[in-house]
Amino acid sequence: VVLFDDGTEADATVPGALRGRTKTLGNAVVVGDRVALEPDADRLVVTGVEPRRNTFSRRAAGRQAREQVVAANVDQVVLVASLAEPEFKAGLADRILGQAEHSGIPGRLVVNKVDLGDPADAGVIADDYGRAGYPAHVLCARNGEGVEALRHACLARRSLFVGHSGVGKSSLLNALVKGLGLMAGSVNPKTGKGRHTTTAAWLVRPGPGFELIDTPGFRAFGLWGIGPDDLDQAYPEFRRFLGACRFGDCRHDREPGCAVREASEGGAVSPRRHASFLKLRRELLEEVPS
Ligand SMILES: Nc1nc2c(ncn2[C@@H]2O[C@H](COP(=O)(O)OP(=O)(O)O)[C@@H](O)[C@H]2O)c(=O)[nH]1
Ligand SMILES: [Mg+2]
Ligand SMILES: [Zn+2]
Repeated sequence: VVLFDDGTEADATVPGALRGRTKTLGNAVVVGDRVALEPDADRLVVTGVEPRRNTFSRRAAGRQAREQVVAANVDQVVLVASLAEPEFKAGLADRILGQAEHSGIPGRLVVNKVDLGDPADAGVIADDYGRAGYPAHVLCARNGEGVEALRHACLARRSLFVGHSGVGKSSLLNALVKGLGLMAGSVNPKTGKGRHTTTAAWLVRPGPGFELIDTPGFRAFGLWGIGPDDLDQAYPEFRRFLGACRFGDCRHDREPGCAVREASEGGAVSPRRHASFLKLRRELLEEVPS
């Protein structure tokens, strides 16, 4: 589906020539791309894709190292998590924000469903990420609390909303834009997992330059283009300490004179983020390199 500058939409097809060797749509055209079109008989055909100014990718599911481009040309990645149902998953949040960092795209954190938990717990999460330099929003898509501040942070730019299925991404977009009517599903009360009610990424433009992209939920998120030895670059709050470690190849674990670990002990870096870095690094060491 192509969205025109005047706000109208139309279906278009992507010819095999643009699809590369595998002939699947794959990464050839993704949400956020700007395309050239030509009419062909009674339909529109995509004849070209403009160069992308950035891409937000993940490692595709499966053992093979393959890139999946989630979206192109985005101004910020809004990581949506929930305080409960499903519970906050730091590992997924840190993977997604690290991937945004790697792609040079500003990240932002949303902790939704504050009505279902203790607001103090949400405050602790927001503080962890605040120390990392990420703006954080604690809100409730259901009753609208905190939504206005997020809307202000999304005006006049293109925001990509990502997060686990069921955290309330579609509900949040509906709260941000009156009358949008995106499909929001319910969480399975037994597993706490959301049903996949958003099956494709979808860009909406409620006002000039104000663009929001809803995506299907990620159950897992594999990093793309980040190896165990450059993972520290994906944690912005580590950066000012990296040159100060005693060893040039410091893993920021138990090495003597590690400035990152000392910053974590001293509170300048959140100990929770440091722990998640070490866990994520171990996971990357076990993966087939990309
Ligand atoms: N209690 C509560 N439920 C919410 C809130 N936001 C969304 N939900 C519910 O969470 C479920 C999943 O929402 P949905 O928007 O489909 O999540 P998505 O998979 O991330 O798009 C739905 O049943 C929503 O009604 C909230 O702030 N509070
Ligand atoms: Mg959804
Ligand atoms: Zn170190």
